[in-house]
Amino acid sequence: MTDGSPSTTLIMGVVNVTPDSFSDGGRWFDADAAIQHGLDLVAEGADIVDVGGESTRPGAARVEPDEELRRVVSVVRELAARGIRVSVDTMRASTALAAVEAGAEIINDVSAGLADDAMAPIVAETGVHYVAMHWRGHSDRMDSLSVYDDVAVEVRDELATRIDALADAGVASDRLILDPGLGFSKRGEQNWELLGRLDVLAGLGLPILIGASRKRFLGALLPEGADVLERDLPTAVVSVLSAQAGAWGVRVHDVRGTRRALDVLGAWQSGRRG
Ligand code: PMM
Repeated sequence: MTDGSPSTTLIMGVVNVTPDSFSDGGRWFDADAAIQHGLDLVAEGADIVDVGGESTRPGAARVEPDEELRRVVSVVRELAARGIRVSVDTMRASTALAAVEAGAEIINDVSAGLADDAMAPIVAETGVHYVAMHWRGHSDRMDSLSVYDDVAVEVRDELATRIDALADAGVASDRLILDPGLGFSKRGEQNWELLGRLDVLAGLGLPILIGASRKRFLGALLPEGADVLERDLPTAVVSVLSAQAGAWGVRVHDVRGTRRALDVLGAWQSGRRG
């Protein structure tokens, strides 16, 4: 972790090709709308576009494999064909493989391989980058799994176990990016503790991705009944603070605001050096 040079933190813009995501449910469900949204995010400053076909909002039911595939592959193919760096947000090895074959360069797996035993071999075989997020269980029960003595240490240790399992399957450590999994089996204050103690996770020596965008723990800071879009400003602040703490990337819906916020940090940091 460093705060000594201008921000180089990458922006991963979210394209949820789902009817039911909590943050942008249904808006980009149609493939053409999703592709256009991905292009717009790049124009606004996204470095990576993250395409997902399964909602992970608390309580969500799983989507069938064929349906997930149908939702993501054409969007990935079209964006990758235009030279865009695409990640696929999936817990399924079959979807991940099809997306990589369609041009995805990163597999973003919110379960770090726990949801599908076939994932680690696919990551090893394809050699793409892999986001391993901290996860304890599927959306229908994840809220009941938010029990920790020391959340920062336990998230680090559970991710370290996943890194070992991935290494056993042949995944090179220079392919890995870690994510503390904000909101996934984490209660409000546990998310803040993870953010405030990012150095604990950074101790594993791998790049870190932060996905705070529009999540409930940010909504809790706003007046009751505030629209979900009002979470974009707190999200941008978290992105700046994460970048300052050395995050490799931030996964956000509001790319435009995030880009501007990170530009301020970059200017601030370059001013300090000069
Ligand atoms: N959060 C969501 C989905 N995918 N991937 C990573 N790596 N990290 C996250 O925090 C994360 C994720 C849930 O948010 P969404 O439904 O708004 O996409």
